[in-house]
Amino acid sequence: MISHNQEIYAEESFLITSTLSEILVGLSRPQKTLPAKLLYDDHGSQIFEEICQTQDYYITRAETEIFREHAPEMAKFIGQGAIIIEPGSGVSEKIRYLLPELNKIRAYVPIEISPEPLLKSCDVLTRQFPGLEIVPILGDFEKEIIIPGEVSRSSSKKLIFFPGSTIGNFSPSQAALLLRQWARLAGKDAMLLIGVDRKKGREKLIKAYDDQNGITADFNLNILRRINREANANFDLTKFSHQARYNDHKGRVEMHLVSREDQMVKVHDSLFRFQAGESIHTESSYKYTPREFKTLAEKAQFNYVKHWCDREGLFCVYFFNRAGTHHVQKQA
Ligand code: AVI
Repeated sequence: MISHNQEIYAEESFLITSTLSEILVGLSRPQKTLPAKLLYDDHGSQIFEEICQTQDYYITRAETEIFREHAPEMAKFIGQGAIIIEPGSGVSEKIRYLLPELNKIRAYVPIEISPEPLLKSCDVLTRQFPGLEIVPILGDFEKEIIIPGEVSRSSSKKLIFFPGSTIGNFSPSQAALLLRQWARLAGKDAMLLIGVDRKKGREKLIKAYDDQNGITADFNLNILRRINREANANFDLTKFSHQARYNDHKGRVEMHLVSREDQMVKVHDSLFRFQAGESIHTESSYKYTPREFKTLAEKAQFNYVKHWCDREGLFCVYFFNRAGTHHVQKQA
């Protein structure tokens, strides 16, 4: 059941014009950058789904294993009658492991910037879980999230569900800010169930972000395709190559697009010079040890309760709450 006569709450429009200045400023920096959110147009989101199926990108597999094995225990921590808010819900795949285990959910609130996956997920969930109240929000979860009145005023406990290691696409200080914002949104009984990729050897990380079938390369190059289309630019995609780098100092994998030759590129009404070998940094994926991530979440006033890892120890899902006292014993 979708609330409010199938209406989707639109927070704002998503014209590239709103980010044009971010593009121009980013390309003017000594280390050229592009906003990572531009990777996720409809085509980019489709390619990302393909990345998730690859052998090299272990993240989806490891996290799915964790949900398959531990969803019943997670559900016990969440309890009955909660409102589940999922920022950046995509096609709402991971929540489907949890929903059958949860008793009497008050509502599920997916927040997604692209209409297509949001509609698809509402459709699939309505069929799979008839009676589940779905309150879809079409919007950018990085901006302030506005939840419709009766859900936000509800006294039900609210769970922020943020799987997929998307938190890793924010710097640690941005991530802490985001979690603090969500802690406020979800109120005094806020709970957080979040998937976070672990620090590990460089080789495994680089392979995950530069898969052997070139799918991640296509995903990264698609940002230029999008900018050509939406910001009147003339990037020649054959003159850039994808590169994944591990920045040890910052604890993050970086995706870059490296210029294959000296060239000039027009974007909107500006010209940018690229030297051969010069790169555009398009996305960062921060990796955390459990200790580092607990410290980060605690900065946002979330109390650590428990975490679960896959059998290879590649990935973790953490449960935090804001209750003064934990009803479940803490894990060391
Ligand atoms: C969406 N996000 C968690 C992915 C990641 O692992 O940082 C995006 C991605 N970029 C390249 N591969 C996957």
